[in-house]
Amino acid sequence: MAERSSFVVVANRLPVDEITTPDGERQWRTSPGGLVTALHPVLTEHGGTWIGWAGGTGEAPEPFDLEGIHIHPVPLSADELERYYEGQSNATIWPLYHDAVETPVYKRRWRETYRLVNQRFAQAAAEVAADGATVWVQDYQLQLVPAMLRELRPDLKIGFFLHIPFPPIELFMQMPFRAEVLRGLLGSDLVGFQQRLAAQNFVRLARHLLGLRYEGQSIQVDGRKVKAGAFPISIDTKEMERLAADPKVQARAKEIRAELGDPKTIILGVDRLDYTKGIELRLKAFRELLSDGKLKVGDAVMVQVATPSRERVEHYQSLRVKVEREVGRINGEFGRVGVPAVHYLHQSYSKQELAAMYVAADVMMVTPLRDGMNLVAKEYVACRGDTGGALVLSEFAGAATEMRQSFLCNPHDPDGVKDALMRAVAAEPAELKRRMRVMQRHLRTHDVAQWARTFLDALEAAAEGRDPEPDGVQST
Ligand code: ADQ
Repeated sequence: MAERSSFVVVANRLPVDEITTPDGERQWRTSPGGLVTALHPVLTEHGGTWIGWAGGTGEAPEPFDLEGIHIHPVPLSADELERYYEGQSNATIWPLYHDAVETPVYKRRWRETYRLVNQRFAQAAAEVAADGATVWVQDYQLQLVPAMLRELRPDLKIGFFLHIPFPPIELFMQMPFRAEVLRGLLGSDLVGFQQRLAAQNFVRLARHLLGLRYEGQSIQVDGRKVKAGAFPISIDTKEMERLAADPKVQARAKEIRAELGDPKTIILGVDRLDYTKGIELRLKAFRELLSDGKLKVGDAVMVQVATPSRERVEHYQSLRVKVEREVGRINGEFGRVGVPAVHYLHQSYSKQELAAMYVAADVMMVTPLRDGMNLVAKEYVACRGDTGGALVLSEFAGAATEMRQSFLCNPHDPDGVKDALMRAVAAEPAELKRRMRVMQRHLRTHDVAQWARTFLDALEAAAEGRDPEPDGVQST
C-alpha cells in the first residue's frame, strides 16, 4: 500500500462482507455494526486503515478501499483459524475472562499460533501506520499486538480496548502465558475496559504479577506511563430510534404480535448462542413460572432468538443441545396445537427485523452470567419510543451500571430471575414509561460516537504524557 495512514484500527474481523450481486459478481460491502459506524467518520477524515481478517482461509485479498476506508486484509490458514481463533481466543481466553463459567481449555500449540497471528497483525500495522500515527487495537484476540507493535514502531500512539470483562487476579493467574499477555497489553499508552472494576483488576494485576508501580490508573512501565480506564461502549442511539419509528418497522411489529396470536405479554431474548448469555436459565425461569401457574400459555409467549455462533467450538455445540432440549421440554409440557410456549429461532436477522421484535416485545430478558456490556439491552431501550416496555437485566452485564431503571436480577438465583420477570410483567404502564425515559435520555448522550471520541481523546492525552483522568474513571 503506497499511502500510509495516520489512524489505524486493528481488529480480528474486518468490517466487510463479500456478497454476490444478482449478476453473479463478487463484491465487498461494509457490514453493519456499531464499531464501524462509530469509527467511520474518524477513518474517513484521516484516510484511515482497518486491518483484520476478511473471513475465509488461505490467501487474503489484496488491500482495497471501501466507502472511504482503506481495508487491509490479514490472512489466516485453516490451522491458524482453529488454533488462534477457535482455540486460544474462544476456548481459552473467552471462558477464562467470563468468570470461567465454562472450564477454559489450555493448549500449548494454540498459544504458539496465537503469538504468531498476533505478530502478523502487528507487522501489518507497523507497515501501514504513518509517523506518529494513532493505532487502536481491539479485543481479546489481539492482546499481544500492542507490545509487538511498540517494539517495531516506538513512535506510534497505541490504544487497546477490551470488549469483554477483564477477570480478577485469581482467575487471570490460571493462564499459562499470563505474563506475556499482560506485557502485551502494557505495550499500549491507554488500555480501555467496559467497567471501572475491570480497569482496577488490570492495574492491580500489573503490580501483583510484574511488580509494577501504579498511581491511580496509571502504571509505570520501563519509564513510560500506561493508563487504564473505563469506557463503556454504546450503540448508535439515533439510528436505532429512527429505525424503530420507521412505519415499516412499526407495521412489522404489529404483524409479529398477530403472528404470535396477540398474547398479553411477549417475552423476548436475543443473544448469540453463547453459554455466557444465560439462555438456559432464562428458559428454566419461564418453565417454572408456567408450572407454578403464574404465567399461562396463550397469555404469555417467549421468543428466543439465538444467533448461530462459534459452531466448531465444543462448548458451543453442547450448549446448543442443552438449549434445544429445554425448548423441546417446555413446548412438550405446556404447548398446545398451534400455540407453542416458546418460539426458538436459531437464525440471523436484519437490523430492521430485530428492531421490529424489540418494538413488539413487552419484556426483554437479558440475563448473562457475565457480559462485557451487552448491546442488546441498550438497543431494546432505544427502540421503545414512548411505549414503555420492561428490561429485565442481569447485574453481571456491563450495561447494568448504566441501565439502573431496568428490573435487575442475579442470574445465579432462579427465584430472583423469576421475581424480576414477574415484576416486569405486572408493572404499571406509567411506571414502565418513566423508567424507559430515564434510560433513553442516558443513551442519547452516551452513544457509540461519544464512546469513540472519549477513548481517542484520552489516548491522545495519555500518549502525550498529559494526565487527565479519562471521563468517569475513579482512581483506585
Ligand atoms: P457480543 O457478545 O456479541 O459482543 P452484544 O453486545 O449483545 O454481544 O452484541 C450483539 C450484537 O449482535 C447486537 O448488536 C445485536 O443486535 C446483534 N445480534 C444479536 N442477535 C442477532 C441476530 N439474530 N441477527 C442479527 N443481529 C443480531 C461483545 C461483548 C459484549 C459487548 C460487545 C461490544 O461480549 O459484552 O457489549 O462486544 O463491545
